[in-house]
Amino acid sequence: KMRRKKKDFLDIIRHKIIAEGIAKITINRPERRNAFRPQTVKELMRAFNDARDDNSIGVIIFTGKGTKAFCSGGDQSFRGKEGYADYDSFGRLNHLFSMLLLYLIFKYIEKKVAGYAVGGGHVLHMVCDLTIAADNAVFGQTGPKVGSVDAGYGASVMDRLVGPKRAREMWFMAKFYNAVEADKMGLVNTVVPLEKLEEETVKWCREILRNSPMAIRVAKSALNAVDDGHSGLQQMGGDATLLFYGTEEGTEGKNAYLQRRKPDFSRFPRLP
Ligand code: 2NE
Repeated sequence: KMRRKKKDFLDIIRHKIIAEGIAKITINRPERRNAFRPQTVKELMRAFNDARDDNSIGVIIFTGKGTKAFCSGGDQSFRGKEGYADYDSFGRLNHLFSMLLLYLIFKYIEKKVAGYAVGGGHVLHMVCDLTIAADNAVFGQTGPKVGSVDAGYGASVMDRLVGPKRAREMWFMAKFYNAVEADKMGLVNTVVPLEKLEEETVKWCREILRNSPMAIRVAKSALNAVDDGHSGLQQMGGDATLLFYGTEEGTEGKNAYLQRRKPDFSRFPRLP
């Protein structure tokens, strides 16, 4: 076992502010085509949580080191019978939680893909809000070739993105698709020349940052909620409470309690 300081990041480059309001998180295992092992996933979750708690950040760009791959999915050399295992003695599929985090985090997450986004790396791109693809990007699910499958978001989010026929094609045949094909299928938002990838991505981020943060937050909640049942309602409901706390009516209730008096809600309208 390797000894590590808790704060060190071995497998990723933690979030870096690259322009006002924009942070970048990078998977840093280019020699493995940025495949993730449990350590990578743990670090990603920490970095995304840190970025989420930083009020100066509105958009997170998620990318991979180098131009050959964004991410080639789970590192097969760490795969065992219980999932993927490295420093812990037990295996796990903790990348599933990291996907949940990306899906739920209320910063706008853009994916910047150069090279391969395949296997679990393809699912990571699908759960981000937007994908900006370089013209050398390649997309696809490889699991069925190596005896694996992501039957969670890997299936359901894909079905939403490309439709049931294409989703079956992607999973059953495990084919690769180039950036133009991926664009036609609705898998990505735009395709740009590789040398312009960073510049174009920052341009998209800046356009988002010009708009109302609360409007974007509620839009993301709403777009997720339609599929998410209780957890979707939890998020939408949380946003409603958040907005309500900012009103005089909400504040009157809190103040009355703290001042040990009866609340006076009479001045607030009962809207139709
Ligand atoms: C990504 C791809 C197509 C790239 O091909 P190429 O030719 O550009 O590179 P190469 O030579 O294959 O890869 C370079 C080095 O990276 C390692 C390779 O073994 C090679 O190592 P060396 O020979 O230099 O020592 N490497 C690449 N991807 C790796 C991986 N995922 N695990 C371990 N080592 C990897 C090509 O490399 C490729 O097809 N990679 C495998 C893609 C794959 O099958 N991923 C796993 C899918 S399953 C999954 O992600 C998953 C899931 O389905 C459910 C739950 C959790 C995870």
